[in-house]
Amino acid sequence: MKTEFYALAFLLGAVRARVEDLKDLEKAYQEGKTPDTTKVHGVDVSTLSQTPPQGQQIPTDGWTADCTSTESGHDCDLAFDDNNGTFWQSASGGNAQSISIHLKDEVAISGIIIVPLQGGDETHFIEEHEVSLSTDGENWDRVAYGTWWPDDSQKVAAFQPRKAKHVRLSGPAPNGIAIDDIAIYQDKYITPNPSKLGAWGPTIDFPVVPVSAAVDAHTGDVVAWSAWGYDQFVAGKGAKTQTATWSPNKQTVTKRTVSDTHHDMFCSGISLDEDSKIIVTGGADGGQTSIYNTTDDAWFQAAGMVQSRGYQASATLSDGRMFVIGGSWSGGVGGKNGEVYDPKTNTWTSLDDAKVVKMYTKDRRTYRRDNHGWLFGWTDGYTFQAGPSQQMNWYGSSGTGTQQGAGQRTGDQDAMCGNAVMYDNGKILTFGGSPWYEDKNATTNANIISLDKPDQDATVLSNAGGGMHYARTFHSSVVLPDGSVFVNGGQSYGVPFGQDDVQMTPELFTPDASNEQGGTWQDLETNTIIRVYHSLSLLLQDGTVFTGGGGLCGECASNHFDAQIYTPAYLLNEDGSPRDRPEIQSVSPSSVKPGATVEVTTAGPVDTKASIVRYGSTTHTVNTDQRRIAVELKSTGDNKYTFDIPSAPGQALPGYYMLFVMKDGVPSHSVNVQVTSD
Ligand SMILES: *[C@@H]1O[C@H](CO)[C@@H](O)[C@H](O)[C@H]1NC(C)=O
Ligand SMILES: *[C@@H]1O[C@H](CO)[C@@H](O)[C@H](O)[C@H]1NC(C)=O
Ligand SMILES: *[C@@H]1O[C@H](CO)[C@@H](O)[C@H](O)[C@H]1NC(C)=O
Ligand SMILES: [Cu+2]
Repeated sequence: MKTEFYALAFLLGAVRARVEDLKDLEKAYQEGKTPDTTKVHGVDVSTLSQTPPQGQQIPTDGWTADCTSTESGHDCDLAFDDNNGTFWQSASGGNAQSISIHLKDEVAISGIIIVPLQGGDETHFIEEHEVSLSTDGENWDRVAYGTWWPDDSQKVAAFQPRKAKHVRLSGPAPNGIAIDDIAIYQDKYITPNPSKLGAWGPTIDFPVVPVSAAVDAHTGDVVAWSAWGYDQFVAGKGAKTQTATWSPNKQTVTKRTVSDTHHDMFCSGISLDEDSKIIVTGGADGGQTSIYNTTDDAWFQAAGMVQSRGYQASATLSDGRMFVIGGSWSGGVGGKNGEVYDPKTNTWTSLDDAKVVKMYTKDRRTYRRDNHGWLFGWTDGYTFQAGPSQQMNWYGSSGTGTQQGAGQRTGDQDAMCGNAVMYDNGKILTFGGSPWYEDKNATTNANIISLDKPDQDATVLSNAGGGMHYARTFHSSVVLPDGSVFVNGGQSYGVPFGQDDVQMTPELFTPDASNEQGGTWQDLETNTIIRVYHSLSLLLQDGTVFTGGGGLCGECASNHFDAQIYTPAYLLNEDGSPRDRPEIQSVSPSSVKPGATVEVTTAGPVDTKASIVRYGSTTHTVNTDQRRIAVELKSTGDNKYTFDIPSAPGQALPGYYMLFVMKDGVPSHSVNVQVTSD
């Protein structure tokens, strides 16, 4: 933690110095630099404890406003009079109140900042909210929504720049909303190319920095959390966690403080078990285990680990147990050999011969050497450790555990905070990372690792697709239903809580076995929200991607209390409208063992290529839960098809999967298939 504090202090200095040198916004854009966001017209963001929207505040000259209601003496235009102390206040009661601001000109709007009434009554804070834009003042498009933490700190809604002249903020107001000031930001317009590059938006605002998250297989909700604090982990009280859940169906973000498990779940390991429960181990309270039961929407305390750990990785095993290893960030440095959890008996067993020292990187700091393992449960209770150490290993879970070298990622290096994704059965793509946790250049290196049997060397194809176009560490990624891998964010030089050297252009790896380099990398639509340390990505049930987070550093400018939806190109027409999707009508049986045959009924003919994608959980660049397995559909007539689950237990690991069928490259909305352990 101490190191992270120093890094933070250093970083803040660096960011300030740089932006003050930039005088001219247009010039800054041309030079590809971060524009000066501290020189403000209205709202003073010099103490903002999060990142402001990209671009520059728009001068308030010529603005007009209307609002649904005002309390006497608190007219709507007092929300942008640059005067601290005068404010707009809406009437109380009613479902929602809103303020619409009309700008002088149409510009590309990138976000807003709200200054709530300072020192005001908390019942007047705006929590639930929506931000919408309009070019004509009549037709509105929602660009951000969610829930802000209820206090008087400035609130940000940042989004992909959209051309508009009218901005509307609305939200429920049982006691009336009081807003001291609103700033609106403009940025460079990014010409969309949705059918080739995909599209960003909307933004979902969270009351916490979403540093860790998992998808609830039953509802499709994203369950996210920060630490004991909604904006920080330091100066920790521990023993509790601030969580927030986004429901894509209800389009709401709700918050919950989890204290019953006496567990600060910051820096934890996460695994989804075969019932889709979210098992969270260690972290800031290094010995604890908390489990979120997705079936009854409740957290409960489970048995603590044998060793206290933080930044360990965990992986579900072929038999439904869960393996953990490493984690010297918390509870003492070194000797963090394996242990295994059995959810059926709620017991932990040490695996002292699953030797962690074999997966150490050569980081200058010993407590960083065993962090964030790239673990993949495989057959016979084994776990394949693909990195971040250049050395790869097999860990067995029987008896007191085993360890066997699995070869090296030749042509790579230690790649801490890189990513590893199983994009097809036994095929792992690894990319990025850096030799040390921080203060080192990141790499563009990409590898394809092919697994065969446990305890045998894996096959490595170096320089996969020629490597990423951009060097990245602290990036995040998901495998998509078509087997391509989406990558976003990261820094080319890793500094926790730093926001320099950021990568804003996501990339897509498309595997191609006939290509000598195993596939190709392609740039996607540039993102405008920085996603670096503590950011994450998850695949959603509808085939879109949830990308959010970053920061969690208290009163520092690198906090990001939001996530965005990225819609891949496969779902979009040239004009941005949604493409027609194939549809799954039923799946039977929906709970199966390895080797089983599943019948699918669709609404019309579909491609023979389909896939099952295991639900994901993630924090700190690690997602050991997601994996995609391509399946071949056999037509049995009348829009009915069958496919087989791989027969070797551990290939389709126990757990919940999203079944996607495809039609001309367009995936369906998914339907769940559960694979159970034998
Ligand atoms: C508002 O003004 C008061 C009094 O001048 C000052 O103490 C306070 O810091 C100001 N708040 C903001 C957010 O500028
Ligand atoms: C999870 O919730 C379901 C539904 O209430 C319940 O049947 C089950 O026992 C719970 N599991 C655990 C481990 O508490
Ligand atoms: C790190 O990258 C920068 C920018 O590309 C380069 O100038 C520098 O030499 C690199 N440092 C090392 C040690 O490779
Ligand atoms: Cu961290």
